[in-house]
Amino acid sequence: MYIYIIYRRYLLLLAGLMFLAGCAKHSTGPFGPPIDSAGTTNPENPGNKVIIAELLIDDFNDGDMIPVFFEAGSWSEGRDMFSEAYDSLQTNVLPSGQTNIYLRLEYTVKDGEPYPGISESISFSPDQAFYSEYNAITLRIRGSGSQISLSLGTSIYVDYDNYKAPLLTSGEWAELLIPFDDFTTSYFPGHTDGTVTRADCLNKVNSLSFGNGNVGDTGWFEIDDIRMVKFIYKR
Ligand SMILES: [Ca+2]
Repeated sequence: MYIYIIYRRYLLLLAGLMFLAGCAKHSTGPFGPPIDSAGTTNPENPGNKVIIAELLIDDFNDGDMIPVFFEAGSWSEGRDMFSEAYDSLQTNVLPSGQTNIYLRLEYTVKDGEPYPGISESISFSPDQAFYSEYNAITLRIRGSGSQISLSLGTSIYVDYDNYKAPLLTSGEWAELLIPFDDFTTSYFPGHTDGTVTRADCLNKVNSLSFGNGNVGDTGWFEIDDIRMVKFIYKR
C-alpha cells in the first residue's frame, strides 16, 4: 500500500510537471472573462462578482495538514529525486489577538530528468464533482515572486490528467478568484474535439496541487483559505 501511494503521488507530480511549460505561456488574469448573471459575455459592464455558494477546502486554522473538506486526505509535499521541498504550517497573530494559520512551502527546483519540479498537493478518493456545484476557486497566496501552477487532476481519461491555472506571487498576500474557465489542459485530443467537456473532466477531480517546475528557482510560497465557490455577476 505504501509503495502504491508513493507511486501514485509520483504520477501526480509527474503529470503536473509535464504541464508547467504550457502554463508559462498562459497569461489569463485571475478574474477571467466578464459574464453577466445569465452567463453571457459582457465586457462593457461585467458588474460585481457575488459569491452565492462556497465549499471550504482548507484554511489550516485547525493546525493540521488534513483538509477541512476532505478528512480522509492530507496535504503533502512532492518533488522529483533531485529537487528539495519542505512544507510547514505558519502562524500569524492578528491585531484582534486571534491566530491565523497557513501553509508554507520552501523549495529549490534542481535540474534532473525527466521532469524537475516540486509541489504541494492533496488527493481525493473518490473523485469529486466540483463542476456541478461551483465555477471557481478562491484562495490567498503570497510568495517569492515565481509563477506557481494551480492544478486540478482529473480522471476522465487516466488518473493523472490535469487542468491548470498560473498564479503569480509577490511578497504581499493576494486574494485570487480563478474561474474554472481559466483552467487549461492540453494532454488529450478529446479535450478539444468536443467529445469530452470541461464539465466531464472537472466532475472527476482526484487531486488539487500547487507546483513549480522552473529549474534553478529557489523560493517559497504560502497559501490559505482555499475554497470552491460559485459566483455570479450582479449589476
Ligand atoms: Ca488560515
